[in-house]
Amino acid sequence: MKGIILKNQNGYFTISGEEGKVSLCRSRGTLKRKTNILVGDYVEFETDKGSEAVITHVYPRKSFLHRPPVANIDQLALVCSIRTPDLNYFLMDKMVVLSENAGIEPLIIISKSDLDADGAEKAVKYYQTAGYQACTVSLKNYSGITEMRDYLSGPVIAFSGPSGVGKSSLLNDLLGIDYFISGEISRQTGRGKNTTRHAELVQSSQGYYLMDTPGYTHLDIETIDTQELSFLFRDFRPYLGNCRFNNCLHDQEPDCAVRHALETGRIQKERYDSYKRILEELKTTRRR
Ligand SMILES: Nc1nc2c(ncn2[C@@H]2O[C@H](COP(=O)(O)OP(=O)(O)OP(=O)(O)O)[C@@H](O)[C@H]2O)c(=O)[nH]1
Ligand SMILES: [Mg+2]
Ligand SMILES: [Zn+2]
Repeated sequence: MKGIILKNQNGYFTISGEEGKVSLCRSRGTLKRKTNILVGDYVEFETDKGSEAVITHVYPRKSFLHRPPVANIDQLALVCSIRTPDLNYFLMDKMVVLSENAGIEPLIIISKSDLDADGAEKAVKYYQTAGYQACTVSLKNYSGITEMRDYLSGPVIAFSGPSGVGKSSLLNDLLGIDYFISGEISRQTGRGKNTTRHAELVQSSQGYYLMDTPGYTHLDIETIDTQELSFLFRDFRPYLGNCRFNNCLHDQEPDCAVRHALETGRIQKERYDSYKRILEELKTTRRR
């Protein structure tokens, strides 16, 4: 039977199989030694071999995310609140770059729109102009919820973003139960009971597999190649290949098609600034 790994507790895997039926499984000895089975892995398992179900095969991974380690995510819901904490465009641009680098489609969610509706709308325009799916949402006035649900495509969706932006609250709303700990308790203990110390997928009634991730303070961009960075900016892609130098980093080089697009207003200034800032960070890490 085919299934997807929801959870791994010390080598005991929770698998969602056909019709969403959940089984507890061990991995077969030889497989266990050869493969590091991850949450999100699609596997083949047998339930008729003795008392315990066993995993007999792991299917090739479509995608892989480092932190937390999870396979086959179809969509990354990147959540940032417009206020408390204030939206940091640079941080959001960086999260978008990381999802592009992982080959996972991002959905940008600007939360807490009740605190600044105009600011949230402006942020959504910024990302839509750059070619991304984006929406605003507020759990307080319960607005934008249907639109956000329409944007979810899954089946495997991870919610990611800084601490306190409302990820767990949004997930609980989708699940219809308070599964993940949100609010003050989450912040006091540093991590919610059901968040991320162990990566876990939770099945929703809409047929999604949802993952909560902890709010982070540091984003790992070290694996990105400086030459490839511009390709991770979707809005730059139409101009790549048109620069005078084919190893152009779109910085100070003459006859740069990206900078020309910036000067003629086809690339937004803030996006270009984020590009330059990430480029500088990459150069600094390389020098160390
Ligand atoms: N004003 C306002 N507050 C909200 C909204 N959604 C969530 N909050 C509040 O924001 C705080 C943080 O929510 P959480 O869901 O715990 O945030 P989180 O992103 O999971 O945070 P971490 O688990 O620390 O990463 C809580 O006090 C929520 O009540 C909203 O739409 N508007
Ligand atoms: Mg949380
Ligand atoms: Zn260039």
